[in-house]
Amino acid sequence: MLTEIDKMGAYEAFECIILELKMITLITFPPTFGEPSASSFCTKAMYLLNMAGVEWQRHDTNDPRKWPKAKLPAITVDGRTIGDSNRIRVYLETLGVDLEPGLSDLDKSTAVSIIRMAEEHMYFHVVMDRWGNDDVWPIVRDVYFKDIPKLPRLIITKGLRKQLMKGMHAQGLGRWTPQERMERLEPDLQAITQRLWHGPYLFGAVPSAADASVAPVLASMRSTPKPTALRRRIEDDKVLSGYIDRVATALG
Ligand SMILES: N[C@@H](CCC(=O)N[C@@H](CS)C(=O)NCC(=O)O)C(=O)O
Repeated sequence: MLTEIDKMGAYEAFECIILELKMITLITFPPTFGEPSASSFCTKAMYLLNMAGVEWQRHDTNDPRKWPKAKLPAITVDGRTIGDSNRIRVYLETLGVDLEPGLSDLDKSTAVSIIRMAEEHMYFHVVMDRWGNDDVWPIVRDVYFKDIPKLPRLIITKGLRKQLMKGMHAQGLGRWTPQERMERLEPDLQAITQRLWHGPYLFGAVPSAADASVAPVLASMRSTPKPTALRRRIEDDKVLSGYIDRVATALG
């Protein structure tokens, strides 16, 4: 026979389990090079969760293999797993959160293109600057893959790097010289800067989902652990650097 105190204890334990299930857990790559995560997509997810004002906790891992599409970020919530930063955004929006406050329909359509520009073009410049640069790669390798002991790390990452560079060659950017890449990226940076002349965030006075995508990619460019041309381009730019820091303060 349960006493009232036993019942209270059982009820509290039950409540804890329910809370744990309801609590959003973000599966993310750990903080790296002074950024909240090695992945700008993981930082984006953190910014969106903060913007949404929901309670969440982080679970850091360097191994994405068992998560959807073998990529991070992902969240677990209500016994479900949701992978991909954009699906995380959709999930948050189903909770009734507005991640584009005050944006007109026209702004929202522009935001789609800006987000794609950051995630499907600018992001690959970071990949090339880190994985494709012989000066940077050894540092990146030893930080990203620190969980693998040194000798197997050298062997495993050699294969991974080769595979990734093959992908970059197929994508196209892997065929461009560092200088050609800088020329190709410049219009994207100019487009972002142009918008920032009009307000502190991409769509005016308050941050929105586009800032959660764009600022982490710029921050990754700036935090590469060697002063590459790409890193210098961003860190020497007061508008872009100020913007990265402003978004981190508002959404981090
Ligand atoms: N479209 C995905 C992209 C996520 C992504 O590319 N994540 C990378 C890290 S930046 C990853 O997990 N890579 C692991 C791998 O390819 O093995 C999103 O928006 O979440």
